[in-house]
This record gives sequence, C-alpha cells and structure tokens, in this order.
Amino acid sequence: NTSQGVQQLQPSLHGVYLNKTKIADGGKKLKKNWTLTWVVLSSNELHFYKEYKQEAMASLKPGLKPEGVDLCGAIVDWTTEKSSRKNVFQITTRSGEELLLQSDDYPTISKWHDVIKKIAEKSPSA
Ligand code: I3S
Repeated sequence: NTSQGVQQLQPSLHGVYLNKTKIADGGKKLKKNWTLTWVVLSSNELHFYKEYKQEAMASLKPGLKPEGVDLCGAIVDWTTEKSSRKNVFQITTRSGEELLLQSDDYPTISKWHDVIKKIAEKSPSA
C-alpha cells in the first residue's frame, strides 16, 4: 500500500511544549526570559504560542500571522555554554535572531532538534 508508505516518511511531529528564550536579535544581546511555549512546526517555519489552544484559535483568523521564525538557512546546534540548563540547543536565523530551546526530557528535545536542523539545512538559503 503506497499511501501508507508515504505517510511513514512524514515527520510525525506537530507541536510540543518546550522552554524557549530569545538571547539576541540582529546582533543585539537580550535579557533571557525562559517561558514554556507551544512550538509548532509549519513547513519551513517554527510558530510559537502561549498554549496549544491558541494555535486552534489562530487557525480561525487566517489574517493573523503567528509569532515565529523562518528556519530557511538557520544554524541549529546544541550548546552547553549559553545556559546552565541541560538539553539546550540554539537556533540562529538568517535575520540574526538567536533563540534557545530546552526540555528536561532528552528524547523529546532530541527529536525536535534533529527535525529542526534537517529543515534548516535542506531549506534553500538564497
Ligand atoms: O545567561 P544568564 O544571564 O546567566 O541567564 C540566566 C538569567 O537570565 C536569569 O535571570 P536573572 O538574570 O533575572 O536572574 C534566569 O533566571 C536564568 O534562568 C538564566 O540562566 P539559565 O542558565 O537558566 O539559562
């Protein structure tokens, strides 16, 4: 059954609660403010919501763009230097935003790190 085969190739990830903080924007360092955020992968973008219910609300208002980042050409790597927390990775976007994402649950953060990194690397960065 071919349709089943295709489905298995799709990442099964949609949304997850992760701790998130922005640490810089356009080269300007920002004060850390870790907040638990509902993170949603939507093709080449990561969208951020305060809670998962907000995502459903947002889909009813197609004119409103959710807060988020474009992963095209972003650099994604684990870091042990930017935070004392465990399981932290950094996303540096082409527009110069630097974000940290973290979860105490390694299997969860690891899965998201791998998928986000893959998307950032395969997206055309031109
Ligand atoms: O990189 P920093 O400045 O040590 O990050 C810590 C601070 O943002 C701290 O806030 P205050 O400066 O208000 O104390 C946060 O509470 C900590 O969580 C930050 O460090 P971690 O290691 O958790 O990212």
